[in-house]
Amino acid sequence: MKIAIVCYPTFGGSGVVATELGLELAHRGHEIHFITYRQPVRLALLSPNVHYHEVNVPEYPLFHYQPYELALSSKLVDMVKLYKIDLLHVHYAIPHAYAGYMAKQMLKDEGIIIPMVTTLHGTDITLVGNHPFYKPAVSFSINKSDVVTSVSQSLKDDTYKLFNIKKEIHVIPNFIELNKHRNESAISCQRSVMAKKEERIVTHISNFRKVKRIPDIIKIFYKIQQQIPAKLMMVGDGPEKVKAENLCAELGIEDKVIFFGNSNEIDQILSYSDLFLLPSETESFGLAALEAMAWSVPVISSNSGGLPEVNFDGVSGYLSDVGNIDEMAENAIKILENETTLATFKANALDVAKQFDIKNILPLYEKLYQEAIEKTHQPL
Ligand code: GMT
Repeated sequence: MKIAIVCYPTFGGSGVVATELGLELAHRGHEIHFITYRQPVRLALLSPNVHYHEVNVPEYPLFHYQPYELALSSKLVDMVKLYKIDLLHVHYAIPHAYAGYMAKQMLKDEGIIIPMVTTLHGTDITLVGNHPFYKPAVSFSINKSDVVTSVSQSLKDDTYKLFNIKKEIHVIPNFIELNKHRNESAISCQRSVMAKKEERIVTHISNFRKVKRIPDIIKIFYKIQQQIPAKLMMVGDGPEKVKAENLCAELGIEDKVIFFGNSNEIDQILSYSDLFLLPSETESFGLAALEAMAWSVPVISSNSGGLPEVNFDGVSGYLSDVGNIDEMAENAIKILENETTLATFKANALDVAKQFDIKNILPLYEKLYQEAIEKTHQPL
């Protein structure tokens, strides 16, 4: 199949999922065309099956807001015609499903019928999409998609609750690629740069937005390090980062917290981590938690949204109510203070992660693509 993937190219989870999906599809012989405004961060190499087409939005002084959706839908039309693309897969409803629908309509006018799969990722429904300024356009473009998927059952339920959606929503969870190369000597070398042998390594990775409850992470870690020698790795960048740095200074733990900024070394950092913190206000799935679990790192998370579908309470980690810092710290200490308990949680985390192996999840997308293409080309 020839598939155009529209996504955000940044460090956010939806862009990561879209990129990893595209790369694995290409690996399985499909021709993939990424269409977005910058080369996606996880798209290191292009190959005969992997193409990238940049959407340019020329600056024009008359416009207070440059019309990205217009440029994206025009680019989609051009690329579908040029490469004879069979299907559009848009990740994150805003504004991708809307731009995709416009492209479909323009192509229809020229006698080209192309199906569109829309994947809902989370904040496109629960935070941004739900805003009255966007809601009618988001509802419309979801209902006009040929196939709709969501990354968790919780997000599917939220979508039906918040919008008037008449379409079936298929749940296809996020996934990870297991069996990444593990180089033990490189891991122990890197670890020794970050922490002393006796210190536990606690990690958080995100885009440091309010929804991630960054101050909770610092406060949980503050309690952990009072009981157990530990270091905190804060990976990512975003609006809450400076506040977090200030809080560390206020609490006198700045020497125990390392801020990495955006990093392409996520696998390396996770490979020597002992615990992952994700106390988010809302999280449709929690890909970062799954990525940690794939490196045998147990997770302390909130129980909001889709997190209970990924992090199993008392098995791969623990879940608590949003904001229950005391319980999260207690559970973290319970896991970290005992070598045997930590080893059990680490093994469990990996076992749970195995259920989300890309090899099991990818065929679910392929099946929906095939059905969408067949349905689109059926005679009326
Ligand atoms: O919240 C983020 O980290 C970014 C955001 C995005 O859309 O890029 O992530 C959402 O999509 C991810 C991939 O499907 C999910 O794993 C995250 O849970 C979801 N974030 C939220 O719901 C807050």
